Amino acid sequence: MVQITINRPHKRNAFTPRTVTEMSKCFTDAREDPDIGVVILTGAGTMAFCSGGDQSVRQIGGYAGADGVPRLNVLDLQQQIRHLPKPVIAMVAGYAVGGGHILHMMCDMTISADNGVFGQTGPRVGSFDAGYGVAQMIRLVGQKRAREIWFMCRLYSAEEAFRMGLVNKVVPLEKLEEETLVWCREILRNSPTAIRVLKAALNATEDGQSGLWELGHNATLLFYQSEEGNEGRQAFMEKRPPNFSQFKRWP
Ligand code: S0N
Repeated sequence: MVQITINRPHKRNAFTPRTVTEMSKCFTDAREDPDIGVVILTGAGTMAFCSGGDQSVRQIGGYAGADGVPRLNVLDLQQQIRHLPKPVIAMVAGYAVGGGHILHMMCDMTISADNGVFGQTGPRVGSFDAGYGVAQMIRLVGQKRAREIWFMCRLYSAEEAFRMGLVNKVVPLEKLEEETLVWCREILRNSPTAIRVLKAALNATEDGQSGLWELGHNATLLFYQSEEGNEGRQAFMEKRPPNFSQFKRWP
């Protein structure tokens, strides 16, 4: 397993375009490394998981980094987490608000410390996420609650978030890391391929064509591991007709 930590505690781990780019690189590394089976996403310190986009670098058109170009690259990061073929667990201490709340919702599971605080602040600071920020929330908490969370910008305790289905487990702050590692190890004991295909299938029920794309990717990956799949390639390389008659047509 690997842990990715948003390290801007002085800003309650608000993200800039650079933070997001760095996080994206970390997720790519985690995907590419065959020894990594689970990713933990967290924030530095105990005050915040993430407080969303850094409002001090927000400009017309998005958040600007050193190059001055406004971006909303956190939206790409959300997709990256959703389609990462390995479980991502949000380990939340303190605030998970605004775009930070959406990041935890994008994770496959969330373990929260008892000091966790959850909610959306967008309409209060003149922003909103009408993509996954709405779609994912509706799936987790239902229409009425999602409207309450977005329209009122209230903040909710970890226990309230647990009761709403936003959080899988709440533990005392001092037990947060220990409990998260227990969850990771339990997942890691299980079949990596089964976990991978299940994540794709759980996504696919809601993702339309991109859900099919993800399931299709897994089907190809599995087929390439089969003798039948290999026969076609082998025959081409040996300049002979493929012999697919040796393979059964299972019911
Ligand atoms: C997190 C809160 C509730 C914590 O309150 P607390 O503990 O009282 O601490 P503060 O004194 O308020 O904060 C400590 C220092 O940290 C700075 N800070 C905190 N959050 C941010 C932030 N998001 N941006 C910049 N700075 C932040 C404080 O300013 C303070 O610094 P100093 O000590 O120098 O004064 C509280 O801090 C709070 O409410 N924070 C703001 C939360 C917020 O509104 N976040 C942004 C919400 N919007 C998004 O995240 C949208 C982003 C997004 O994902 C998106 C997606 C799709 C389409 C569009 C967008 C989009 O960006 O618009």
